[in-house]
Amino acid sequence: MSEETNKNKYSADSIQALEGMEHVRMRPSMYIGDVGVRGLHHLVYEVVDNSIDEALAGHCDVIEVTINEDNSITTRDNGRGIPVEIHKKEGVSALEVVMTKIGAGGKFDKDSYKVSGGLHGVGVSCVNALSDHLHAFVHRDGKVWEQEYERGKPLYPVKSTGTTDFRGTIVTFRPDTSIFQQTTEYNYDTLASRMRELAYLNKGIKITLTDKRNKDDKGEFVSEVFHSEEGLKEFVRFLDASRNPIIGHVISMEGEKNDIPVEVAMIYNDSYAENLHSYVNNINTHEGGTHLSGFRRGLTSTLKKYADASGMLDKLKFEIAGDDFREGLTAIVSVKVAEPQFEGQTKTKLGNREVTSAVSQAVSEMLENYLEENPSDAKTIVEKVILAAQARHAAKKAREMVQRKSVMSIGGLPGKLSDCSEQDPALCEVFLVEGDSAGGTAKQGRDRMFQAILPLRGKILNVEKAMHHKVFENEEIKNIFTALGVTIGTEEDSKALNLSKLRYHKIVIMCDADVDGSHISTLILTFFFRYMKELIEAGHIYIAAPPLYLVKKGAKKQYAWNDDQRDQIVRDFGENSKIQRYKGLGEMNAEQLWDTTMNPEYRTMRQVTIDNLVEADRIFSMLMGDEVPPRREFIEKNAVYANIDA
Ligand code: 0RA
Repeated sequence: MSEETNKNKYSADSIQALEGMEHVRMRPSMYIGDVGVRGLHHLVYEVVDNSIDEALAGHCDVIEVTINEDNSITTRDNGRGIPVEIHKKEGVSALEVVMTKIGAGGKFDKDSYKVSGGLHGVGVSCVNALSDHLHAFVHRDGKVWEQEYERGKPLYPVKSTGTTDFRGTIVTFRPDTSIFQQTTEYNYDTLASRMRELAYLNKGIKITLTDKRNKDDKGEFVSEVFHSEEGLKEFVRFLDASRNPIIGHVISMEGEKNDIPVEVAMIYNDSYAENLHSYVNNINTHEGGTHLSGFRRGLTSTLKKYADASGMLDKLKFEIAGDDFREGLTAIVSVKVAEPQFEGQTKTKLGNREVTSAVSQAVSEMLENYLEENPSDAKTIVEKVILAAQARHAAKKAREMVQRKSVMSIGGLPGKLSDCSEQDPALCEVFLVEGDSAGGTAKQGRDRMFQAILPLRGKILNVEKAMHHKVFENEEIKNIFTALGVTIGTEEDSKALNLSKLRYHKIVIMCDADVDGSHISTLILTFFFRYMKELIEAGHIYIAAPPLYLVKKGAKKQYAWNDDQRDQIVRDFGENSKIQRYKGLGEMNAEQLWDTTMNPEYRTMRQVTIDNLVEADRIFSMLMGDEVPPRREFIEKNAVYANIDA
């Protein structure tokens, strides 16, 4: 081929490739879910997933992720390096194909199927398309190769720029601000919890995260190394660090069933919460699916068989249910599936039928062995199951009382609820307000057309430490259930929520802006997280943000929500401005509360979302459980957020 035709070929291919890339830029959400905070972080996961694939194929064991000062990201791995030779079909370097062809990433070698892969598994080319600049370096066969791109367009053909002893891929990308309009600022903790998770899910790999925007006390960049030799076993211990184990070991297994790699780790603790987490190809499957059904089936049948044979159930007057085997259980199930079918609302529910029996068999074998080798642990587990069954029985009765109340229409609503007149739940809001006095102010200040007020008395029950029937007997919690119109429990699943009669689509937690207030918010959130997670997931839960200060000078007055705002207002107003610090909602009159916190036109509310279910679970157990040291550590680490009252 002459140089001229070669050039033409090069540009023709580039144009074709760019069509796909253009589409990614036009419809980014189709590829990465959204263009908010989540999508922004997804870019990192996408590149790291490729490195993890190299590791799973046995070619890589070190991955470094760096947040650079300008919020660009550099990832570096010691894998084989993206191939650089001319791709036969495309006529350009394979590196360019990987970087500019949508969906090219995995199609290279059919032998090694791509097991990891972000939520959408779209490949590095998407990251390239959504970056205003990307620089790729490949160290391969003693040479360094590189190429740069702007918004996915190559700036020059792949070139060799030196020699090297290193082998691997280095990618630096800077997310395009015209795509990520909300923010391009990376959150260290979000990336850290994903890297930690990946390290646990793929044992042996060393993942380093470094933040060049921040230095620690020693003047070094903030950095953590995530590395686990024991994998899921260690993950379970990490998740349960704030709980008290009731058996001697983490029960675990790792193996292959019907060609499906299955890994399971589980432990029982003295809490009443069930914490099951599942993964498919390193993706957290929030909605569960066939692998989780397999886990439940294996667990229930094996424990039931053991309990029956032990004679411990003889005196029990009612049947043990599936739920009873999972109280105080923390478990992780991780499978690798070649062609996963994801279903469900958020496409995080595994549909592949064949996985159920693979996991069920694996769990049965693992548990049978453990129970046989640890008879005293086995007894402890069965006793716990019996206690759970008895408590469930009691809870059922308590719940039926709540239910009976909520079916009656108006008469069934809690006396303390000041309802709104609008009938369409989509337009209705309810404020859960700390204390009767603030409740009174809110009642005066609200727009009674669409805003309802439910005052809550003092500190609500800490559900993290309470048995289920205690939760359903609690007056404040009963009021929340009946006011919201939510019912709970079916024959098969005692924790299933029925949201079809939800009476308000916005549920707003409104507490004082001090330490007590945030403690109460956390208690209420813990309740929602453990008993009505679906409400959080559907985006119904909000936290009101009352102002912290009122700055006045003469006739001028302005509210401030933080110290910076306060200082700015004081500067604007000039000398002799008066600052009033709001210690609680009670210090505001009805008009002020409406103006600042309740009026949809001016208020700012934080919608509660769950970024990472596994991490949320760990944090709630830590904040609300009985172990003090981990809580102290968390609070110290997050002191910037906690010092509102300092
Ligand atoms: C295509 C084919 C091969 C590896 C990769 C891509 C690859 C991509 C990335 C992205 C970040 N790090 C990466 N490492 C590898 C297979 C390589 C071969 O067969 O030699």
